[in-house]
Amino acid sequence: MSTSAPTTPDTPPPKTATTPPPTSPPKTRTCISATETENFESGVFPNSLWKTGGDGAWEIDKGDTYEGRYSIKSPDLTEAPSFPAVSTATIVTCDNYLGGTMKLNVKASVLPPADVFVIYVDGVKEMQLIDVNDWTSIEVDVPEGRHEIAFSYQYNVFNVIPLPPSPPNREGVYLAMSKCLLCLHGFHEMVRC
Ligand SMILES: [Ca+2]
Repeated sequence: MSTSAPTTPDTPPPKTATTPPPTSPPKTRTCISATETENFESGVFPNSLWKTGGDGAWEIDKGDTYEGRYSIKSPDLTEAPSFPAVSTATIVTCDNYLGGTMKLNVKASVLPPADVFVIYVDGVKEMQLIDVNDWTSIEVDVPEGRHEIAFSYQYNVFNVIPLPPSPPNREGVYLAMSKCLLCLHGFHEMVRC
């Protein structure tokens, strides 16, 4: 007695090869995660990671760098059409950022009433620096998730006309990141700076 012909199993669909494209496009960073760094050594500013604007734009600078060849520098706002005049450079952390400390180096050669340098996190003032005429390391705590860190150069904040003469050595603000921009607090993902 013959049994019924065995049913042929469904043939699995042919595997479609998922070969990646030969060259992946360059990664455009629009936010920064904990393991990434920014030392401005591309010589291009702003890049995709940064925005700058207001009454003037921060620019790449190779005159006075904390390390390497480049830092960024606040603009000269003395000729701004109205005061106070503000120029801001901003960077955002990525959604999956776990929280940590932003480490950076600044030289805030500013002096009220002419100018001040203020750092905001999500619009809340975190730090104000004045009369810091040598490179100085600072740390800014950044909470978990997506946050905007704004570096704000503010000129004639009290709209004093005319402004008293500034000391001749006033240079504005230079900003340079450490090798490690954002260092996590967590044990497992600690990034060495
Ligand atoms: Ca640099």
